[in-house]
Amino acid sequence: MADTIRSGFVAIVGRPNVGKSTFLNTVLGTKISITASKPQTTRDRILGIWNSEDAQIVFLDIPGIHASDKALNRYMMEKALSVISDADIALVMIDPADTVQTLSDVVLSLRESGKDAVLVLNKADLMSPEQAGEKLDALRGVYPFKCSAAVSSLTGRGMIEVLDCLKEALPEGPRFFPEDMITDVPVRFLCQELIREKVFTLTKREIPYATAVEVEEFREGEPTYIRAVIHVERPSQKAIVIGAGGRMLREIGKEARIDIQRLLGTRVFLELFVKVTKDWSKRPRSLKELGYK
Ligand SMILES: Nc1nc2c(ncn2[C@@H]2O[C@H](COP(=O)(O)OP(=O)(O)OP(=O)(O)O)[C@@H](O)[C@H]2O)c(=O)[nH]1
Ligand SMILES: [Mg+2]
Repeated sequence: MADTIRSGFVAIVGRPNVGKSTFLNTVLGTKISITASKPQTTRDRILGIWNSEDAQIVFLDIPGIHASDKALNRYMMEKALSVISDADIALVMIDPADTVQTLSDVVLSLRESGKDAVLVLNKADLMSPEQAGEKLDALRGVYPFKCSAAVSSLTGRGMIEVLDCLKEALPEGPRFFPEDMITDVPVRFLCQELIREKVFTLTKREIPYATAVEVEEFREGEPTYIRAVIHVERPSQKAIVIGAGGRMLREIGKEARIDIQRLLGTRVFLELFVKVTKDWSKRPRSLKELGYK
């Protein structure tokens, strides 16, 4: 065991959909943060702990940085900005579509405090190594980044460079969490998120953004019994989430159950209901009631 270790909190900052949550899951080797090909998947801060002999890095996955007036989106941005301001370092994540302009918008939130930051180009599997190098060369001048690296969160390529880069940028310090702890997120919340992920991947247009999931009952056992409500904003959305003959809801339930069983390591009996909670994403009070507080 090393005498002194490097440790600290690293906020993963970037536009929606650049792969922040996928990166966290790959680094940890466990799925703790849901992902989807649609933007604005992550709504809350998800903490993930990476340990080695000489370091403990506490990653904070947050919603992608974007502007919008809707109450839910305002909540997401406030959450993201407060996590960034509390972190030791920002891991600024870009993807091949980023430009000097989009990156400048993202680092605005770091400028005031002059926060230390590292630059990570994700989705490098979509480019040649030369193109990835050129992208980093073109963008690293946007902020005084401590270092930069290209990764693929899908293949795992480049992860070690990023971890080395972060270790060097972090101060010496204690472990903040026990070494066998991977997240501080309650299991119930993770179950809600896995159900929400299936709504995100299986439904289209505005439905994912009109959906919140609430686990109403969670009884451990063999099988574990879970009853959850999928909240939507309008009756027409309820009809879509249920689907013809209940087919969509059955598919959401089937896929979510597989993931929840993997998470819990028990068989799961999952009962899903759909409820209209009018305009919940636009009303601060409903947001609070659904856990966005
Ligand atoms: N080709 C490729 N796709 C990736 C990579 N990492 C993530 N993706 C895909 O990018 C999409 C978005 O991934 P997420 O991890 O949900 O992105 P995010 O930045 O957390 O998005 P928000 O939570 O919406 O801000 C998903 O379809 C991922 O499969 C990568 O390294 N290569
Ligand atoms: Mg995410």
